[in-house]
Amino acid sequence: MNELLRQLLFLPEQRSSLAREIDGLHYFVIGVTMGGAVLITLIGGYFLLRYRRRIQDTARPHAGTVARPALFLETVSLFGLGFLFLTFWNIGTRQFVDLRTAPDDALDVYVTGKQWMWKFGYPEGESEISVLYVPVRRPVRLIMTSRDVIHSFFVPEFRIKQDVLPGRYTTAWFEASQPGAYPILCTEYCGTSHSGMRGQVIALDPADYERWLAGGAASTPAFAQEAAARAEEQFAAAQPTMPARGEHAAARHGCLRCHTLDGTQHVGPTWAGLYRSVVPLEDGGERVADEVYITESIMDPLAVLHRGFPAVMPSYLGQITPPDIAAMIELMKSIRDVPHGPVVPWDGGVSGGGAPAPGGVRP
Ligand code: HEC
Ligand SMILES: [Cu+2]
Repeated sequence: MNELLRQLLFLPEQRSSLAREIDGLHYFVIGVTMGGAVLITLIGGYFLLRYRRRIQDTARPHAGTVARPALFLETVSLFGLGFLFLTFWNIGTRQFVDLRTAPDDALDVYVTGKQWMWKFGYPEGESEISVLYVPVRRPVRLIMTSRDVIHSFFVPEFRIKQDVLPGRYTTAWFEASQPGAYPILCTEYCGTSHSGMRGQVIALDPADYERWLAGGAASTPAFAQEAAARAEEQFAAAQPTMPARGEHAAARHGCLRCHTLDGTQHVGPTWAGLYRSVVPLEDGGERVADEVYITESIMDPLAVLHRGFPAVMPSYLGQITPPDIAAMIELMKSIRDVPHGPVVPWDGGVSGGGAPAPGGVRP
């Protein structure tokens, strides 16, 4: 019955612990309103036929005699409606409370909406863009905020939808019931690429989830890797500008663990104001940070050391595609004018009065 109604109403699969119950209320409301509409149509039709004015009736004086419907009918309708209202209200309130209150043992994930992407931060320190990895049969609480305008986080299969607001935190929770990849949509119009602001929730078996925690996306099952690749494509399509794609690439390759975009110093030199600046080198020389220098610094970091910085940056030779490098260079160009202090090595504390993690990505 549930399955039949679900398909009749073109609802997506029910893949969270609360989905079925929420659909139950949905079926009930639709059933009652359809039933009511049919009933009124039938009664109307009956009256139409029964009290149709015939030619011979015109002679009879009708006016002034209004038939009183039976008191019984009035009472039944009134109580019936009151009862229906209370039933809806009772089920609705219970479900609302269930949806609002996450279980105590929920796993917390921080969600940031931004034109036009979703970022997910895990308490363990991991962070992801577009893809939210969760274990199945374990409640997950989303603590959400926006960096720019109002967005709305919607996962149809889980039946959760929650507005995400700048300057404020909202929460939602779900418990995925089956492993799989479930699309995330933004359902609050947020600008030109609103329709492209998508992502995937990838629900994994607990064992697979542990493997992901330890080994990253490469150690997840095939379906998850496909979904992540799909999310990646959607992400690229939704980013109209190269700097935005560059920021994504930088986050994905872990560059932002050491470099910042906002001018604060961290393990490596900040990228703010880097492009076309004069970089003092460890060997005493100087270089202008143009495309060549930047590319060289990424492929062979030890060949050209920024003076005073430790030689800790790994080589990315063969690991980053040319489009990603181009996008990152465009990103650096876009933050040429971001104010920053002297480019000196980070002393390990929080100096310069800023959080070391830019873009919501944890170091
Ligand atoms: C483990 C920390 C670390 C990571 C991860 C890292 N870098 Fe670096 N990076 C550094 C340090 C330290 C320097 C300065 C020393 C040097 O020149 O190698 C540096 C220098 C650079 C420079 C030269 C900037 C200058 O002022 O001379 C560029 C460009 C750069 N990194 C890009 C990247 C990119 C792109 C990535 C990601 C693909 C990345 N880095 C990842 C630590 C890191
Ligand atoms: Cu949005």
